[in-house]
Amino acid sequence: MVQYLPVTRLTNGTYLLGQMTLPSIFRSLKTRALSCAAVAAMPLFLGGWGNWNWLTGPQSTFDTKGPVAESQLDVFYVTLWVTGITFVIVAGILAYATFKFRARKTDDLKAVIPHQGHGNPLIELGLIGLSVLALVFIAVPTLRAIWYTYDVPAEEKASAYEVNAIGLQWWFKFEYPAEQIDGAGTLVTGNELVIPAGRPVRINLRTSDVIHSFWVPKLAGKVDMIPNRGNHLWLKADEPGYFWGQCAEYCGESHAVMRFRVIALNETDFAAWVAHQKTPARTVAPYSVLNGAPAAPYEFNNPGRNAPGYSADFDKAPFAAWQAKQEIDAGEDPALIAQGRQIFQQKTCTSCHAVRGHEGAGVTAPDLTHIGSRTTIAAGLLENTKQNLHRWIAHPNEVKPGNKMYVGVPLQSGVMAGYVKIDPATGKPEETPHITVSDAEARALVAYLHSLK
Ligand code: HEC
Ligand SMILES: [Cu+2]
Repeated sequence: MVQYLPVTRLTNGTYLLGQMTLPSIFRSLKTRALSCAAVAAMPLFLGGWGNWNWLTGPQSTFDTKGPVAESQLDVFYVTLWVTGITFVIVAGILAYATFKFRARKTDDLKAVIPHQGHGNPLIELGLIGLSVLALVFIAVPTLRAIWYTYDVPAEEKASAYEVNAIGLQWWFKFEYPAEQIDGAGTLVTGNELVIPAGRPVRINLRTSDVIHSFWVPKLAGKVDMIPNRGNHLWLKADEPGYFWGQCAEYCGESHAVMRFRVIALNETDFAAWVAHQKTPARTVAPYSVLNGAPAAPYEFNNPGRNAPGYSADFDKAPFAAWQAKQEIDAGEDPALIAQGRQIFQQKTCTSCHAVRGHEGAGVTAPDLTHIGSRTTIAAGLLENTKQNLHRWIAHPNEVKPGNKMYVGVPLQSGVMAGYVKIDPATGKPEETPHITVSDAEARALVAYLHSLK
């Protein structure tokens, strides 16, 4: 008696594929050589060439610069190997069976189904055992990494440095509890976190509104900042350097551009940085001549929404850029700076921003005491150049969707008016803006803010 294969039509299709397409591919020696070369080049592609941007780019988790990120990468590799090998074995057997037992002739379509075996305890138990083994192989290093990354190891606790990171829509506030300033409380910075290199840093994660997440891909991450819950993480930068950070939990309109920077300094530089940060804002007397003649006015054309915020070369040497930013700018215009300081007060910028030692006392927005020494503004969205600062101050609504400087900061008692006042009845901005900044005013404000080193 002849048994027919159940799905002749399908088999027919497979037959055609098997007969015409695949064998002709595999017969071609040239193609075979090419495939071999492609497979051989895989390791180069995946890791050998260090300058592949997607492996070493600013937010790459493959280019680790500290032990926490490294242990997380190790777990990734263990998992990748175990699942990769499993895939190759399973897919290999499948491919082998598919080719070996394919229908070759029309006669094969009428072939008798061979004896179908069911239940082979040896194979079944063997496969269960192998799967368990594979999972254990992944679980052991994973659990060790979870334990290790949870908190600073006991033997390093004594040398740990502690900071608080607070997420706000859409920027980061950093507090340094170890650095107390006479009469002004804890040292605070906005959007750039400076840490000592080579020392573990414990970061307490808080939020002042919705859930955010703290992530510095090359150093550690990610851990959520959750309302009413005290989370923490730790990280260590092996060497001094400049690292990109990013909010990694959707938190509203400008989540994608809620970024920050981590700058790791050696012990001496870090101590000098802290000492300088504790000093009040730099005051430039209106009639002093500092670094020669004032520079010529810069060109400004509003580049509009979605224009890039960084010069093409910035990513090549950001750490050097940061160091250069610590120096006083050449060609400062003391009269313009003094004018800018006045405008800063008149425009009520002071109600949201603090400039320690000057008029500003607000706490709902980034601290601007040393804003001139920062590489970025608007939570890492723009490079801190004159043009970009001008762009942000004059047209914040075109830079960052929904930003609270433009629409106002929500407070328990209402809203601190921003550039526009929101009518509580309609939720729409009132007709007359609350703050407008002309081109001339923006130039004075830029001169003032950039003098704050
Ligand atoms: C309603 C409160 C409010 C007012 C008023 C306000 N700002 Fe802001 N400002 C903010 C907030 C909030 C941010 C952070 C926005 C973001 O990145 O999402 C900010 C960001 C900034 C930044 C970038 C800071 C950083 O760390 O990246 C600068 C510079 C700045 N403001 C300058 C000004 C100037 C100049 C004025 C006055 C013309 C002003 N602000 C008025 C709330 C305010
Ligand atoms: Cu966020």
